[in-house]
Amino acid sequence: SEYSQEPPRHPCLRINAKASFSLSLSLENMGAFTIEPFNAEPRRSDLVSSYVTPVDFFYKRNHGPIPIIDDIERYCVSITGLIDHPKLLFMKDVWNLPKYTVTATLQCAGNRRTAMSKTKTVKGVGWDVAALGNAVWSGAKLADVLELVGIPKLTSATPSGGKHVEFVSIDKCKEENGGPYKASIPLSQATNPLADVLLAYEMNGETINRDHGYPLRVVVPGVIGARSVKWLDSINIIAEECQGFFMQKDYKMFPPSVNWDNINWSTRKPQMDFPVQCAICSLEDSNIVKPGKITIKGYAVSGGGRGIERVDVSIDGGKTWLEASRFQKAGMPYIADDDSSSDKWAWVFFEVVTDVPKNAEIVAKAVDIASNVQPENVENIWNLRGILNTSWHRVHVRVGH
Ligand code: MTE
Ligand code: MO
Repeated sequence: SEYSQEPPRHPCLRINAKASFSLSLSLENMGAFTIEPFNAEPRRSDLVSSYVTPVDFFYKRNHGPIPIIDDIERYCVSITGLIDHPKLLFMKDVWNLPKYTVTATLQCAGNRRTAMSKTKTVKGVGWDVAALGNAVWSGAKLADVLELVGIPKLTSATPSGGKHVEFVSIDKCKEENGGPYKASIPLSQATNPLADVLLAYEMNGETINRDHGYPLRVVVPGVIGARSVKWLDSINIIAEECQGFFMQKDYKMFPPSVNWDNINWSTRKPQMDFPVQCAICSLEDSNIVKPGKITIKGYAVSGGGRGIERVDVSIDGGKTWLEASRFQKAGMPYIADDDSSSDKWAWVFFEVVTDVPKNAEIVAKAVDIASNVQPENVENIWNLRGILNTSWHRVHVRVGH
């Protein structure tokens, strides 16, 4: 099948397959019999065991088979569109540009979708709370690459009217009728060196692997994962935002009143920045904990480079709150607005160690530096595609022996 040459994957990943297709999980995990795009996330507890997510444990979100690029000398990205001097960008051209390293959290817009679908059915792959990961990405800045085709830094429009930068992949997906995955970002963001948009060839200090976009992927920090196109094939400078499926017919946030009968996709903008989010990862709903103090630990992250101002934790369903400690580097308290000591595009871990009542509803909610807060209830943010579930994260645990 077209999925017969998938890379090997770690057996601890949990596969989020559509029920009708799921085969024996262990067999599927070996990559041998997969018959649909590979979508998987680590266990909650694995996710918070390290600030930089190991590649094997980084969630994988695909819309088609993983492409095979074996001739790295011939591999190139064509840069075309509303520019005077189109160019073929080879890997050696990318390697010749200054190398930047950015620690950034990538989060799927569908993270926590399963919990949203409990309110009312939604369309999309189900995810628990681990459809995100934090990696150290290295590569060339897109702003430097665009200079090679004559677009200066901090440009919002080219003389011929280019205002968006479209990324087109090599993979093939059903949603594009067998065409490639694609997305775009505004030219002003692409040419702003401070936005840290990368064409990355390394992940956590190693050559990026096939699952995550070998040999070259886009990383758009602070924005939903869907815009960080893997297996880059071309970059097009275009006048309007990309008209592809994933920009126009997916990854848009609709109000709860919109259903599949009255939806009008053109009324909404493609989702870009991620809203403030957090989740408890040291506990599962089924946990029975020993009497005594327990550790409530998880991640908090916001979009647009907004740091985390605060994380509140409750052990009584939200009646009373404790402020959690926050850190990125172990043992170092995290301060959101101190650029020198914090990774602005990266998640923050939070932790509270406390006694809990016999039947505890543990809740966490984060506040970002723009004072954005998470919504209390998922019902009020329900949307038919099941994206951006950023409601207060709740875990029920019982104290027992
Ligand atoms: N790029 C391509 N070419 N094909 C894809 O299916 N999925 C997108 C994005 N880039 C996708 C893609 C989505 S929805 C997400 S959330 C991230 O990649 C997932 O990146 P990861 O698999 O490296 O975690
Ligand atoms: Mo995604």
